[in-house]
Amino acid sequence: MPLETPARIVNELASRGYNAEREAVTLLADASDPAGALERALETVPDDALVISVDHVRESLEADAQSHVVEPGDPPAADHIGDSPLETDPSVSTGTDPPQSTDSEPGVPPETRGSPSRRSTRSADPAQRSIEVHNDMTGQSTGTGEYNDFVSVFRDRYEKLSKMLRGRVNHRPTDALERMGGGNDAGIVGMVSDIRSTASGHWLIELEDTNGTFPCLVMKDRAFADLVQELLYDEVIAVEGTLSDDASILFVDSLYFPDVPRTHDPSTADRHVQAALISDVHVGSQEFMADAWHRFADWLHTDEAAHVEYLLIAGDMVEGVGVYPDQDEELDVIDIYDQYERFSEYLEEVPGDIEIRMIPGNHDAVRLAEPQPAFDEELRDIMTAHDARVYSNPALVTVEGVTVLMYHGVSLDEVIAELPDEKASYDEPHRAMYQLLRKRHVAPQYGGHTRLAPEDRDYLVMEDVPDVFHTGHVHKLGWGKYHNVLAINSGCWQAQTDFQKSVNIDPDAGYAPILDLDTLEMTVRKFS
Ligand code: D5M
Ligand code: FE
Ligand code: ZN
Repeated sequence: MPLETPARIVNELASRGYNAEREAVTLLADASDPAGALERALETVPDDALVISVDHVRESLEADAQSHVVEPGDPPAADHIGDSPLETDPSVSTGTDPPQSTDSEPGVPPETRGSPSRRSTRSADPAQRSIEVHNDMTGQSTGTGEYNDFVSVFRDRYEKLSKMLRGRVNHRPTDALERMGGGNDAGIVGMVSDIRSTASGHWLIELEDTNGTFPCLVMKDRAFADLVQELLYDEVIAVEGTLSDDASILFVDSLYFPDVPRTHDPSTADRHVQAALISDVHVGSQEFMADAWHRFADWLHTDEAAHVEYLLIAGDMVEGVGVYPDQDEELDVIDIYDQYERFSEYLEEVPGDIEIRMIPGNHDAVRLAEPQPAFDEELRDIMTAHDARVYSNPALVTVEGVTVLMYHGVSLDEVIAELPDEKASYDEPHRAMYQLLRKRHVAPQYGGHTRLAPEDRDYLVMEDVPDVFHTGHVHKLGWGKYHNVLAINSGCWQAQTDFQKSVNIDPDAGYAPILDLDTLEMTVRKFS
């Protein structure tokens, strides 16, 4: 097996029962003949050694240098990943990014280039980096699942979202409306507690505030009646209209979502630096695409990826156990801890100088109900690779000034199921994300598909407008801008499962969206 990359060297050593220090692997990868250097290093290590140290490798390389002189005219060290297709799929090009040239077919080694580039090439001073998290609720969970917790979480949701809407309508508390008298104009800011169609095809929306509920009628022939199709239970909206003669119902003239202001002006990084935004790795599944992952990790070691200094992973790191009925039939690794061990090994393939941040998803070993806290210490101890940090799902992460809202995306299934195709579909997952941005909430609907955990506050409200919204879960790739917010749903690293086949989900697997943090432009790299 060719040993051009650190990842392959690590695998080769592991298959012979050795671990290795990271610098030892880097030294081997940079050797003119990595395979030979590895063999010689193994010859020199003491019989009882389990870890190949950097000193072992240096010793053998020095001995090697004395016996092997590189002659002028010798071929330069291979500098390209053996079989990476490294192409930008035209079907996923934004049109704004120049397509990357495809200089090799899968499996066909590309021509050797001039300079060695198969090592960590990030030359930027790490001191320039900045990444911080806001709204991480790990360790802050106070909910016990009691009735009062539900009251507080919904109260908090209402307070935060109604604040965004109050300026838009001349609102009145629901219990004051009847006293206003029929025929008056009035506004309401409320949580959607019921949506019904009437016998004549109009819409009756029940809105609830902290004082009670009030029925609001949207006539089917109004221009905005279409917006009713976008409504989900428990989201907070504002309406304005005229009270009926007996002041028992509001005839709606306009409807507002908390929304992202059109004037949102995203922040950008001060230098050219990139982040890879991926999700749904699903290590432990028989369909996990190890080869695509190796190519991705290999590519991160090349000059082309020199500006990729951050890797953000939006959940489903592992396949988990017992997530779906009969899931065990498709498991490659059946123990959840072993799955995380394996995941950590795959992370080790990523250059050590890339900052890794991740959040859990519904396949990960944390509570399913959202917000999901980060992994417990036991799991974090397993995932020591590169000092990767885990935050809660969702988490708002600021990377060199750019705020990225990371959310796994379970509610996208619900948005897609409830809304008409043209507003949200699996083929255009970013449109479903636009809906969440409009609602300023990552998982509005309670009691359905998405499980919500009551806490003393609603961590799922988008209090601040993010510059980038990063989700996964639906295993489809899609991105676009909504009111200047870049929404990216990042595909997966798992080929189609039997279940997905049965329901016609055709996953976009083996893609890595690469985001320029200085321009917020995207390039998608394909590794499958
Ligand atoms: O979810 C991947 C996608 O597939 C997401 O849209 C849910 C859907 N999915 C996958 N398996 C099932 C089952 N058994 N029931 C319902 N929906 C499913 P992921 O979180 O990766 O499993
Ligand atoms: Fe997933
Ligand atoms: Zn998922």
